[in-house]
Formats: sequence, structure tokens, C-alpha cells
Amino acid sequence: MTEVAELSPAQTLVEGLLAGEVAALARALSVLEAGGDDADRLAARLRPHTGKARVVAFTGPPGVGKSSLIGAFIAGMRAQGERVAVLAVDPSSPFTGGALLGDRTRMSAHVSDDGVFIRSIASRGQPGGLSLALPAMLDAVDAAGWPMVILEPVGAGQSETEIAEFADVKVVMAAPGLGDDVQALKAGLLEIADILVVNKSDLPLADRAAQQLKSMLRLRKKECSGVPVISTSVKEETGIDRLDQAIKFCLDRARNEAPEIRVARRLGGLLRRRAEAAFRARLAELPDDALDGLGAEVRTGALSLIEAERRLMELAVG
Ligand SMILES: Nc1nc2c(ncn2[C@@H]2O[C@H](COP(=O)(O)OP(=O)(O)OP(=O)(O)O)[C@@H](O)[C@H]2O)c(=O)[nH]1
Ligand SMILES: [Mg+2]
Repeated sequence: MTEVAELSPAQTLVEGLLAGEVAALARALSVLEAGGDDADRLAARLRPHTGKARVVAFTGPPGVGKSSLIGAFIAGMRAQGERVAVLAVDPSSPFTGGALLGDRTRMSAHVSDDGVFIRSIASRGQPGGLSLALPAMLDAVDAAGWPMVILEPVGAGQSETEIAEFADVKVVMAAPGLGDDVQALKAGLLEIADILVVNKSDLPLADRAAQQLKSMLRLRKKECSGVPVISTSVKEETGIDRLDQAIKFCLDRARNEAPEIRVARRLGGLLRRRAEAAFRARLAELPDDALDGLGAEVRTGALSLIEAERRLMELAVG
């Protein structure tokens, strides 16, 4: 027996991660991605070390060029000596890995660069959904000392907006020729945008897409004015500098905010999501009889719809 108290595997993991070891970060992300008690314990240990990283999300419909533009953006950041981490949600099933390969290929220039950390996350098979695991994964990258984290959510569904919520800056992308052009952007996405990008501006009708986006913006509430619409082409390498400047401008704005406030907001969003998931599970467990009974009372007029709803919520929570 050695006199020196040995570190538990969990302590070793946390210490390695805090020391900036990439292998420890990768292992921690796997634990957090799997969820459960181990993930909760690890997340709690990492939380005191968070609040420094800036998070930028690139979202938009599938094929709009998110991975490509992130690759171009990273090239610019690297040229300025900035270190960047990417968490990309792999839209394919974890078994085929096709999209994973695609994303890596497009970001391939950065894979062997130790100033860049790229991790793909499977969007399926998450107990309670990816948006429950992601905040802790962001915390881990943050605690590991990466000053900037880029999120690439899967380009579909409600989770996209939820995931983008964790970002300090949300870049929402459109491109000409994608279905109904900018109409393909769900209203929810337009609402959360700090910066709008029309990518593939080398293609015909890109100007029209930009005009459409601008007029959609004008229809929005006052607080949304001041959102820039930037045309980019990864292919022709145009507009990337403007995007870079716009992101920096938004990050500066976010920088005035205390880290505690930012982390608290992330945790508040997470709590709401956990409560929603828990409530949904409790509702699903209620016997059909209970629901049918309430339905019958509404039918006879013994209960109003609102009263029945309240009763149902009490049943689920109680
Ligand atoms: N012409 C043109 N093609 C582009 C541009 N940017 C990306 N592409 C192409 O668009 C396709 C999709 O690009 P990705 O970067 O994979 O798009 P994505 O939004 O990450 O796609 P998913 O992750 O599958 O949703 C690829 O074939 C790219 O080469 C651009 O500026 N101009
Ligand atoms: Mg992609």
C-alpha cells in the first residue's frame, strides 16, 4: 500500500481535463453524452470551472453549408492564433457514421491541428434528448480551457432551436435553391438569430434570398432590428471576413455579461427542459381511466376545460 492517497478514476479524469489533456476531455464527453448518475456527478465537478468559453451556434436547414462555413471560419480564427472547439451533432444514426465522415472531410484541414478540437455527437439514442446532455458537454469543453466553442446542431426539428439557445451568438443560415429558399427557415430560427447568413452566394438567386430575408426581418419586432444579413460563399471565399467581424461584435456585447449570469442562464434553460421531460413522462404514466374520467366530466359540463387541465396537472405532479 502506498502512503499517498490515490486519485479515483473520476478525479483523474477531472484533473486531466482541467490540465487541458485532450484524451481526458474526449473521455469526459463520452460519459456526459451517455447521461445518468455518472454524468450528473461529473457535470457537478466541472461546473465550478466554467463560464469562460464563448459559444457560437451555426444553424440552418440541412445542406445549407454549416460545416463548410464553420471550416472557413475556423481557418480565419486559426490564422489569428485563436483555439477553437466544435461540437457537431451528427444527423445520421450512430451506426452508419456517414455524416460524421462528411463533416470531418469538410473540416479535414483542421483535424490534425492541435488548436482545433472537433467532436461529433450522435443525435439519436439520447435518454431525454440531446439538449439534456449538451449543456454539460459544453461545460466540459469550457472547463478544459477552450475559449471558443462552435455548435453545429442537426438541421431539422425543434431541438435545433433548443440547442442554439445555449449559444452566446446564433448564426442562422439560409441558401438559395434550398426548397422554398428562405421560407425553409422555420420562424423560430429567425427569431433567435443574432446574425443571418445567405451562404452559397455564388449561386443564382442568392441576391433574391438575401432580399427575402431582409424583408422577413423587417416584419419582425423592433428588438430584432440590427440583425445583419451577410452573404457568404465558402466556394469563392467571400463574405467570411464580414461574418468574422459580425461574430466578434456580438461576442463583445456578450463579454460585458458576468460569467455567472451566462452559466446561470444555461442552467436555467436546462432545468426547464428537464422539468418538461419529467412532466411528460409523468403524464404518460397516468392510467387511461384518469384521463377518460376527466374527459367525461368535461363532456357533462361538471368541469370546464381549464379546470380539467389543472386537475390533470395536479394528478401528474402529485
Ligand atoms: N456552391 C456552393 N456550395 C457550397 C457552399 N458551401 C457549401 N457548399 C456545398 O453544399 C453542400 C453541403 O455543405 P455542408 O457544409 O455539408 O452543409 P451542412 O449544412 O453542414 O449540411 P448538414 O450537416 O448535412 O445539414 C456541400 O456539397 C458543400 O460543398 C458555397 O458557398 N457555395
Ligand atoms: Mg454539417
